[in-house]
Amino acid sequence: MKYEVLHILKKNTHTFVSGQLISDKLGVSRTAVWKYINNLKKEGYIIDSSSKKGYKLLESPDMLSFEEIEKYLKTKYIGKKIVYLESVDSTNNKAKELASKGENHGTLVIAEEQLGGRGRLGRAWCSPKYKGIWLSIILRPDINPMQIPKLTQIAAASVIESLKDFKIEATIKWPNDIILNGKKICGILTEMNAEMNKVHYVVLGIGINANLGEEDFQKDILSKATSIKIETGLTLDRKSFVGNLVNKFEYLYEEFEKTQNIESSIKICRTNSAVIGKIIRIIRGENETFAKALDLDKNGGLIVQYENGTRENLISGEISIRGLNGYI
Ligand code: BTX
Repeated sequence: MKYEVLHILKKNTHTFVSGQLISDKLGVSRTAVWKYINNLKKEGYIIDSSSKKGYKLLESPDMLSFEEIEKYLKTKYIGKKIVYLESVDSTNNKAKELASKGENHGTLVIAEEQLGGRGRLGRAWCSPKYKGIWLSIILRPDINPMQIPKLTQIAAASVIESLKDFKIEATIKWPNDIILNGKKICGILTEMNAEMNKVHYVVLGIGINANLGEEDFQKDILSKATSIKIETGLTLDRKSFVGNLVNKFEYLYEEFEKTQNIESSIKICRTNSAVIGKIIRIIRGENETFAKALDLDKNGGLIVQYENGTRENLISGEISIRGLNGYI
C-alpha cells in the first residue's frame, strides 16, 4: 500500500495531492495515508506535507527499487519483478534460492550492498552500500548447458552498450570483465542449475563499480579495480543505468531466445575486446601458457593461437586470462 501511495505522488509531482483524495482512491483512512507517507520519508523520499494542500513528492532517494527503476524499463519480461534488498550476502545466492523455489524467468534481484559478493572460482567481490550496481537476473532458457557461456557474452555486450549511452568507452576482457583505463569496473558471474541436457535455471550476476571511491576498495585490489566515478569524475545515475542495461540485455537476449545465435552480441564483444590481437597468458589452475588472442567464435569462445601455430577455441569455464606483463 505504501508504494501505491508513492505511485500516486509520482504521477503528480507538479502538484499537491490531498490526503482525502489518496484515501478515497486507495480505500484507506487518512491516518493510514499519513503513516505511509511517514514510512516513505523514512526511506529517503522527500515529501512536502501541508495540512491544507496535502502531499507533494519533491525528491526520490538514490535507491534501486522497482518503484525507482520502473519508469526506465521498456522490457517485456526482464525486471517486471524486482526483489530489492538493502543488504544481502550475494544477489546470486538470493536469486538461486528464489529460482529453486520457482521464481519466474526475468525476475531481478538487486541489493544496495553485498556482504558476501562473489566472483568466479570462489573469489570475493567487493560491494559497498549504495555505491555500485549489484544485481542478478533469473533466466529459464530452454537450452543445453553447453550454451550457457553465450549468456555471459550477451551480458558483457549489454554492459558495453549501456556504458556507451553514458559516454563511457570501456572494453571487454574475455570472458567476463569490463575494463576502463586498464582496470576492472564490472564483473559478470553466470551460474546455473542443470542436468546433463537440460538447464533448470540460470542466474546471471552483474556487478558494476559505479560510484565507489578509492577508499571503498581493499588496498590489494586497487591495482586492478576501479570505478566509473574514479575514472571519469562523474557520479553515475544508477537508476537510469540499470533501466538501460536491462533494456539492452533483453533486446540482445531475444536474438538468442529466437535463434540460439548471439551474432549481435558477438559483434559488440569483438569490436570492444580488450584482448583480441594481443598476446595473453592463459591460466588453468596451476598452469600458465601464452597465446595470441585471434577472435571470438560464434559461441562466444575465444580463439587463440599458440607459439607452435596450433589453435584452440577457449570456452570460459575455469580459465582466467591476463596481459603479457600484468592484469591486461
Ligand atoms: P572474477 O573472479 O573475475 O573477479 C573477482 C576478482 O576481482 C577478485 O578476486 C578481486 O581481485 C577483484 N575484485 C573484487 N571486487 C571487485 C570490484 N568491486 N571491482 C573490481 N574488481 C574486484 C567477476 O569475478 C564476477 C563478479 C560478479 C559480481 C556480481 S555482483 C552481483 C552478483 N552477485 C554476486 O555475488 N556476484 C555477482
